[in-house]
Amino acid sequence: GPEALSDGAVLMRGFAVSETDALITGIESVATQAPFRRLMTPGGKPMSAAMTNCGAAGWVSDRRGYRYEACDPQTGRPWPEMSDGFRDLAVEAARLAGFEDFTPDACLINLYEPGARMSLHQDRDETDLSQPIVSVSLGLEAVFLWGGMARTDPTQKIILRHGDVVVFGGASRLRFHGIAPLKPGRCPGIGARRYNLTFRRAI
Ligand code: MD3
Ligand code: FE
Repeated sequence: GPEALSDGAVLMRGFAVSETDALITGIESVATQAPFRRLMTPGGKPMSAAMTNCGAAGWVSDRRGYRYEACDPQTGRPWPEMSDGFRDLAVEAARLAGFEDFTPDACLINLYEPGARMSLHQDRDETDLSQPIVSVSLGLEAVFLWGGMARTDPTQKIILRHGDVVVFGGASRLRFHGIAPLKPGRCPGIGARRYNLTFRRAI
């Protein structure tokens, strides 16, 4: 069953396993409309994970900073819709973790290939920090780095596998976190990659 990682953070091993084929199909559909791309950090370096979004708002980064935008800057079109299947999974996971009123409007989709990583950061570009973030992992496993409230706090390593869901809210909402460089490997049906969906209330 659900496992508390810290105050407000709940790990649900395999919660999305029965939905993984539908999720992969949904990701492929989003990516045909809003292709994966490596965003630039405000410092001008390309991120190692590629990203796209679905939902009313999408997370973007460029020389001007980090923010949410209603349209994909690459296509000029609104981000693809967040399907009911995506939304329902996230809302149900949040509810089971104790967050009854989660109303996600953004789903950031990260694509990692072997060697790709995400350095320690906080997610603080959202308006309402009382709403949690729901993370769904698919494909190759990753070493998730789970830090504290300060960048220099020690980190715990937690393996996230295909179908795992984590809800991050409450006192854990602003904790530092990251992903260690993805190890090589391959996953049936997905190949040498990992997807991570994060459902957010952005606006
Ligand atoms: C803890 N993604 O997209 S998911 C991100 O696996 C991000 O792609 C990682 O960090 C990934 O921002 C980690 C786990 C996660 C996501 C959001 C969080 C942990 C979080 C927000 C607050 C606290
Ligand atoms: Fe994050």
